[in-house]
Amino acid sequence: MKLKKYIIPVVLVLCFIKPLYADEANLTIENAWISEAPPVSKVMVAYMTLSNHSDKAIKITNAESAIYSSIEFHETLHEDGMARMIRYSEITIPAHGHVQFKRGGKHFMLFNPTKHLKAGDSVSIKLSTSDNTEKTVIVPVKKAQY
Ligand SMILES: [Cu+2]
Repeated sequence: MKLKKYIIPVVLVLCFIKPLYADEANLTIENAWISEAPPVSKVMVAYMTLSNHSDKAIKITNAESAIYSSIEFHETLHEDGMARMIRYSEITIPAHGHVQFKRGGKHFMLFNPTKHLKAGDSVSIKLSTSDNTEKTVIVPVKKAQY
């Protein structure tokens, strides 16, 4: 049975290609925060910087949290003195690059908070990537900055 000696090398190679917890290091998140909103507000906004330390682009395909009914990826665009928001179905972080979510630009739009969140609270947000890995970030709520 000659086939057998090929199977073991293939399994070993696969282990190296996709090591456990690879994305823990490949994708890092810094400066994450949620802007405090008035109690009546049905939407909130989160900012953070996502960095990709790998040789391949990473796509963020989904964001969710138990606190919000849904989370969307938005960008505020300014045209002719008017601001409008566009929605992305996914966010691509280039190889060895980063994407900054910040005021007046890209942001996470957080819909229908289940409770009033105040500065000092924190929210767990789970991000999913196109290669089916997940990363959970604990995001502090801070006073709005204008
Ligand atoms: Cu938005």
